[in-house]
Amino acid sequence: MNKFVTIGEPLVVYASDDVDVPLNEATHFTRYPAGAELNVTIGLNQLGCQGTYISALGADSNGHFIRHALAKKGIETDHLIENPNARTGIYFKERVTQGEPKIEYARAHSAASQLKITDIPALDFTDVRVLHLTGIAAAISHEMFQTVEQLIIDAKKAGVTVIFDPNIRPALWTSKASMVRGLNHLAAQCDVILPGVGEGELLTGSSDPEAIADFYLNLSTLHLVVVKSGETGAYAKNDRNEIYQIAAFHVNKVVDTVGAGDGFAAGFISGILAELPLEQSLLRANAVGAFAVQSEGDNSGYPTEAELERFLQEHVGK
Ligand code: KDG
Repeated sequence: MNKFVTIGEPLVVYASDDVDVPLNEATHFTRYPAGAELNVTIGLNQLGCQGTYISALGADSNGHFIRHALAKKGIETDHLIENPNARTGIYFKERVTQGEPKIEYARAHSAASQLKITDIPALDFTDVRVLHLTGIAAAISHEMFQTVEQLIIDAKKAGVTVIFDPNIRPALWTSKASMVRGLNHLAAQCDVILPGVGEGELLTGSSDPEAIADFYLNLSTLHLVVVKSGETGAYAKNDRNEIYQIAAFHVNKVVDTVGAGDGFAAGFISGILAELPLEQSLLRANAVGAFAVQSEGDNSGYPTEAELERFLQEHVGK
């Protein structure tokens, strides 16, 4: 009873090697595996957690690149189907020394966006403790929105904890209103939500972590809201009105913030799978987020379990 399941779109990111050069002028790129839920899967795998990643790849070189990257890490690919009639999604990422990098997607009609619940090999929730979902998977197509919703229903029936990271990507929705409606509709069916403070503001209208938490705790089944505030850390409130405020770890040099939220989710879920107290799961989440921002690939900075233990020992003595 310690596995996780997730579903999403694997992407290949072409990260610019040219620092502070706009994408239309950049000429050198490094290729990495990416995609929010894939990042979480890789993060959890490095922390020794087993799970199932559900998705589809095209029968193209980018698809083979992703499959090979996962196989090299020993990640199970039984639920990663190949669609010979579609391509694997990709995106290009700027390299910046300040702020958020600009990104450009080429993912419309990708193999993952065409995935339907009936394409997915049978799932057994018996040993599963966590289903991790993000708003990106739900945004890429109507079929995927429905698949995400069906998985929530199946997981809840099996007593699995459902964690939802809204991972707002306005470019993938037809309008802001449909995005807010769709994400809050899904969030209301989950157990735990992990919004960033800016995402919380877009989804609830308030930038106050407690008001964001109260908005979601008043929506049907949610038990726990964790609001990520980047440099200031994480605020959590549960349905017993217990509040946790965990400061972020100091980072000397931020290289790239993309993938930090997924690192946070991986650290947090690893704590849930190990049945650690909430405070320790939040510390792990913040710590993996701190590792993540110090490297360029979306998931290449995530720590191993030994590195995470050493980091926590050095910084908090636990
Ligand atoms: O959360 C990090 C992701 O944004 C990145 O890996 C790419 O999945 C991605 C997306 O849809 O932007």
